[in-house]
Amino acid sequence: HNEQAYLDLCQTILQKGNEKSDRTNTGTLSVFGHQMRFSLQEGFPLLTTKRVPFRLIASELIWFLRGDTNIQYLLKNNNNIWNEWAFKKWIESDSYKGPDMHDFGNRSQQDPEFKALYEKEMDNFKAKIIEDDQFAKMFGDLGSVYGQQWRAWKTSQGDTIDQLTQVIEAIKTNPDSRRHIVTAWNPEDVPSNMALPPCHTMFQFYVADGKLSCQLYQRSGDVFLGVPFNIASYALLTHLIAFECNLEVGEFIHTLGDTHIYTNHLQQVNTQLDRTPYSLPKLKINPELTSIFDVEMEDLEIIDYKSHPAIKAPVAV
Ligand code: UFP
Repeated sequence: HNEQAYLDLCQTILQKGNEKSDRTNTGTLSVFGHQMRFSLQEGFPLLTTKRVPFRLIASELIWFLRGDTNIQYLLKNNNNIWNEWAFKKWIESDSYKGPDMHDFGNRSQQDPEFKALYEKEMDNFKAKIIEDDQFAKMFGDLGSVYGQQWRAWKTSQGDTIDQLTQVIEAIKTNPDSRRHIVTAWNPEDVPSNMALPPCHTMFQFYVADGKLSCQLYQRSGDVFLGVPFNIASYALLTHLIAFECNLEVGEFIHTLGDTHIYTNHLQQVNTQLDRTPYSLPKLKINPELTSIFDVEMEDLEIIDYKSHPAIKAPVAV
């Protein structure tokens, strides 16, 4: 069973992980260098030992594929996963006149009164981004994030490179090439210009036997909260690129650098490890779809997804 690769990783970290402090001051158990292989023919790797929200994964990936970097699209699809990054830019701008929101992530976890204030400000911000295109242009754009790196990489010459279009063309015309790479890591941008340097630093495609495989190098992985999303997201990307190139799907190979479980997720991980996986769901892509760059939520469907309930855990900020 494909999911076992993920459960084994959790087990390995619990048994052998190094106790390490981290940027967020939470503390982690961590191993360095780990690889999981998911055979995409066997089913779609959306974990079943806890509920994973495919809707959020799909709308985020569609946003990347469009080359969109403005959270307005995500908010219109009721996807809140990038809000904090835009909100931070807003409250640090000269136009923001509301109550002091510095360090809102930590403060709202510690102070219930502040939390209420923060949630109200965040709701106002979200409503404004959705309703007011001008405001969204100014404060909804995250700049150098995956959408831009994949579709409009900025060169030193002042032009842009559409890495995804190029890699698709190369897969179609020269499948055996060993250069099917998309990179997000730009040392010129890291760390001064970036709030969150890319976790998914690069990925590579490989064609054999009419099947497309993808390997991701992820420099840092929050195994309980982030990694289940990341697996599903890259599995979906592999399916879509294969669809575009008229290939079957092969494997998704997930290679991780600092692979960690936060110490405030240990109980949740143990709960999950006590559960028995169900068989994996299937992904259906609308066969009428003409270009993956035009894909919409309605074109993607997960079928037969049976899972154990979701497990809540605090996000390290
Ligand atoms: N993280 C993930 N997956 C992601 C993402 C972030 O696991 O897609 F964007 C986690 C890894 C780490 C934190 O726990 O977020 C990023 O912190 P750092 O930049 O210090 O590695």
